[in-house]
Parts: sequence; structure tokens; C-alpha cells
Amino acid sequence: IPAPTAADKFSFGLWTVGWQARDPFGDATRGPMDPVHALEKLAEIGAYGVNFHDDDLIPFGSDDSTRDGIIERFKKGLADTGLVVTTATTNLFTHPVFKTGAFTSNDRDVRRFALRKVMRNIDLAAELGAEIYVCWGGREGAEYGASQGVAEALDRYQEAFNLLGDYVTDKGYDLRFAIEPKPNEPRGDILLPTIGHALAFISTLDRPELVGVNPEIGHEEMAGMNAAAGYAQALWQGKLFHIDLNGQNGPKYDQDLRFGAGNVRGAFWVVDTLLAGGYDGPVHFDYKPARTEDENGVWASAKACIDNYLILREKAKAFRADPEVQAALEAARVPELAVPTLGEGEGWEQLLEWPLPDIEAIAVRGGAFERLDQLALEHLYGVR
Ligand code: GLT
Ligand code: MN
Ligand code: MN
Ligand code: MN
Repeated sequence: IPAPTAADKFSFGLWTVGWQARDPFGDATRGPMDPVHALEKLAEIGAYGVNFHDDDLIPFGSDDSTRDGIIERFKKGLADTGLVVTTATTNLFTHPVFKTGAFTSNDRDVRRFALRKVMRNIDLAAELGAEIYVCWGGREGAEYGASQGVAEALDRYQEAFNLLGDYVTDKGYDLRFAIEPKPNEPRGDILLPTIGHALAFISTLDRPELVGVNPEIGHEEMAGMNAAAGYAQALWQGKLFHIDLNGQNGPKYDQDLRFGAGNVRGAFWVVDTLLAGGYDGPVHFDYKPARTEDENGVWASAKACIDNYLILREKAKAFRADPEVQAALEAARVPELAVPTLGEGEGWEQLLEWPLPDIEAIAVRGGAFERLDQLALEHLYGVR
């Protein structure tokens, strides 16, 4: 396994390695983790960056002097370890005030408070040099058909992003937003449930150029989506601002497994897609070290996220470089898809004049995809 370097831009959220492993059925199995300790250990395993929710760093409700002290200590930790703050985000889901939503709560006071909470942490994000501000709207949604109007909720969601776009523009911050889709959990049905919903929503904003997506592998798979295909479309639209890599075993509760566990094949195609699309942002892991683990298990799993990415990157490169794969791609006519359907200067009239080839002969021709996919599996299984 290659050693991680700063150029790989591996990053972790404080809430990942710091997760105390409370679940709906059981209490925490690990104690709180000091953020500066997290920085030290992350630097040790080869991470480049870190990110956080406001409340991960500064407990909700802290007074100003406590807040300032925590920030100063964290800045020193960053300087000592050389870690970079790649992104930041707001916790709009833990405190009971957000139980009916944040930007889209029916309660207007909640919406106004949520925006204030975000703006305050945007100031800190900008101060610490973050370039991306993640927005995961886990509480934006509903359990019941009549409990909120979806159209009105989307109006308020749009209003929130328009206001935040004004805020960073007026403040002169070099910060863009990344919306993180998720279909459900904690709400029964969450607004902007998939990459596609988020991309469509972004196109309605006043400043669409400031907003992209932060797709999480597990969330897409919970929705039955192919994560790699979603990442590819986001790249194609210039909207893959950030990524949350982790593992998931099919459509069930959000497992947040370490990257590379769960759907291994899906993880391989995600890495291949990121390489092909030239993604050069932080390679961020958003996972939860299993509840069974003590702190040793936390760092073993964090290191495993990095290692699995590096392993899969080697395999994806080897797959693409393999002459047999290149021949199989040709046989499957994959390069032909890059050729425009109409020739230079052609329009519908020329297409109508095109002498039809033997359609029945084309219909019996095989796609030759099985051989190609088997080569991918053989690379993944480590026999090539
Ligand atoms: C929360 C969620 C993640 C989001 C984080 C950002 S918070 O842990 O499960 O998927 O990326 O708010
Ligand atoms: Mn039950
Ligand atoms: Mn998740
Ligand atoms: Mn996430």
C-alpha cells in the first residue's frame, strides 16, 4: 500500500473519529475525544485535512470567552500538526430546537435561528481557511404527508441558500457551498434526497455557481442509486465540490462503514470515476467507527479508510493501463460513445438522408460487456 501524501488531500470530520457511538438502542461506548488529540492522531495516520461542525468544536451554548479559548487552542493544534481545515459545516440536527427542521422548519423562528447559526460558523470557516461549506439537511423533511408543504419547504430552502450566497459574497469570503443529499434518517423523508434532486434545486438559486454537491456513497446507496454514476454526473456538471466517502451494504439504515467496506465493487467504481473526472478536491471520509470499537479500533478504521482508497486507486489505475482491458473497451465500443452522433455540419435533414445500415445485423451483435466487467473484477480480486 502506498504511503499517503499531502497531495492526496485525505481529510476526516471531527465527528467521525470523535463519534461516541451512541445509537437509537444504546448508550455511548466511547468517551468524548479532544479535538486537538484528534488532530494529532489524524496527522499521524497521514491525513491532510480536517473539518467540523460548529458544535463538534465549540459545545452548543458556550459563552464567547469559552468559544475564543477553544478556537485559539484549535488553531495552535492546526499549526502544530500542519493539518488544513478543508471544509466546515453546521450542526442543524442535534439540538431539539431543530426537531421540525432548520432552514425548512414550519416555525419561522427556528428558520431564522438556523441561518444565524450557519452565518456565525461561516465566519469561523472563512477565518480558518475552509473553501467549502457543507450543508447536510438531515432534519429538513417530514414523516407525514400533511405536516409540511414540499413546495413551501423548497421555497424556504431556496431562500436560505440565496441568503447565504449574499452573505459570503457581501463578506468577500472565498467559500462555496456543497449540499449533501440523503433520502431518509433521521427524518422519514428528507428534502433533496439524491444527487439529482440537489442538482435540479441548485439550478433554481440566485447564485448557482456558489453551490454544488457533497455526495456520500452510503446515502446514494440507501436510495438504491449507483454512487459512481451520481458522482460522474456531478463532475460532468462541474458540481462535485466535495465528497463523503464511506461504505454501505445496500438499502438499509445509514451504516457509515469505513471506506472500502460494504459495497467494495461500488467503491472501486467511485475511485475510478474520481480519477477519470479529474476530481482534485479533498478526499474526505465520513464514516463512523463501529460501536464495538475502543480508541484503537477508531484509529485502525481511520487508517483503513486511507489505505483502502490508496489500494483501490492502484487497482483502478492498473485496470485502465491493462492492454487486455483496453482491447475489451474497444470490443465493447466504449470509445465510440465519445464520437458525436451527428457528423460535422450534419442536422436532422442529413440524418434523414443517411442510408440505413443493416439493423437486424446490428441487433444480433453482442455488447461484449461481460468480458470487460470480468477484467475489472479480476483486478479487484487481485489476480491481475
Ligand atoms: C452527520 C451526517 C453526515 C454529514 C455530516 C455533515 S453530519 O454525521 O451523518 O453524513 O456529512 O453535516
Ligand atoms: Mn423493532
Ligand atoms: Mn451517512
Ligand atoms: Mn456525510
